[in-house]
Amino acid sequence: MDRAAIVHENFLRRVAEGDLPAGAPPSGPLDSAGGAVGGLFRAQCLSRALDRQSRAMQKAGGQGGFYTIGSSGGHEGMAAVAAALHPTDPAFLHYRDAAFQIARADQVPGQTPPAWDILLSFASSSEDPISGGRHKVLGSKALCIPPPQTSTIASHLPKAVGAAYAIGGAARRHRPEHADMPDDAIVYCSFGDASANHSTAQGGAFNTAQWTAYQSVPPLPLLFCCEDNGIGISTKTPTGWIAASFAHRPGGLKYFTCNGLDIFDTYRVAQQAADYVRSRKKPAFLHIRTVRLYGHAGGADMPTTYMPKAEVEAEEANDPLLHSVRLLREDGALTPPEAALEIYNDTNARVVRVADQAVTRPPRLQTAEDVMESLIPPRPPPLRSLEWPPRPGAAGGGLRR
Ligand SMILES: Cc1ncc(C[n+]2csc(CCOP(=O)(O)OP(=O)(O)O)c2C)c(N)n1
Ligand SMILES: [Mg+2]
Repeated sequence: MDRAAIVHENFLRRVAEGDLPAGAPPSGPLDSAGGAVGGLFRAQCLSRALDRQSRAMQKAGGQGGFYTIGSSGGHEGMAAVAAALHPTDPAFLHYRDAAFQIARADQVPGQTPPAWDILLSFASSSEDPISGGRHKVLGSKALCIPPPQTSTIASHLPKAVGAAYAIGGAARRHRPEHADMPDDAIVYCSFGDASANHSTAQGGAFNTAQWTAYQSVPPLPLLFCCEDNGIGISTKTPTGWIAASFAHRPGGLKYFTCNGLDIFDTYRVAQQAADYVRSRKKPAFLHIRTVRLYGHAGGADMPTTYMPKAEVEAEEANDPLLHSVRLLREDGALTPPEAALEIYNDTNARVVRVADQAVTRPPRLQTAEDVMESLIPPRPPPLRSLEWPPRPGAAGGGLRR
């Protein structure tokens, strides 16, 4: 059995038996009466179901899907970070943040959970609205999530710094650059623990942010978020490295930390961090401890080839979905006890049904031209003449096609 199937079976069995992992009781201001907690659990289940489906589609071969890097695989708690932010805060996301995007869709009237779009990208359909079927990436204009242009790790961090700089000052001087962005918007940027070491992150993002915060000019409303699962592909991050490296940085990069397996703790601390950035217009660093399930990606990557099996199993025993079921039960937000299993199973069944449709969507990318089509803009018609001086109000400054 592959690790995804093991995690699935564990979930079904342990929830049915009430054998849930221990942890702190629910803490903080998540609103159970208003359904916020239940909504986060649904987002976590959908993210998990999409992960499982991507693997099933890859196994199906040519008529299935290709891309299986876990959108979540232990990072489902990021749904609680989305809930702690405003949906108008631009979010430059780590590739494991499907749960964030799903939870954010819940906050925006008229938006539906992005399952269809994500499944189209698994199927490499040119109808995938984010990458035209080239890659599984997260993104949505309506949800203020700029898609990445490359899968080079940490390459989105300097862009986030630039966006925060623009919101903090430059765009305000050049209206209407950010006309539809609230003045108190903050920029959010998430990444993995291994990515944090990349020179692009260290120089192009953290040092720049600290340098800016140190002199307080210009304002830099930027929240970094490191999703620390302790590993990058097969290379372990030294224990405690992220805290040792970021908790006491000089120059004003305020550090927050929380347990990413606990949606209450994550929501509470993410809210504190976001409030800090929003009110002071200074950068902060949110360190979220999490686990990685299923290894780095599907197919060839077997975590048991580079990690002791006992360690892999210990991670799996800390499945964030199991932690959520415990917290929801203790909070009284999920009754009767079967409710969690029902949500989980219904979500899986729905994703399978939607995927059956997504794989039939023509056309699938076949040729290099297909791949390039949504990237290369159509060739403009040749210029015929130049009218000079331009007539007042003439489009294109007098250039006529
Ligand atoms: C510049 C660059 N180097 C290497 C890679 C290959 N690569 C993809 S993901 C990854 C590990 C990232 O680990 P981490 O940041 O901890 O994120 P995680 O997958 O654990 O969530 C690497 C090395 C890449 N995409 N870009
Ligand atoms: Mg990692």
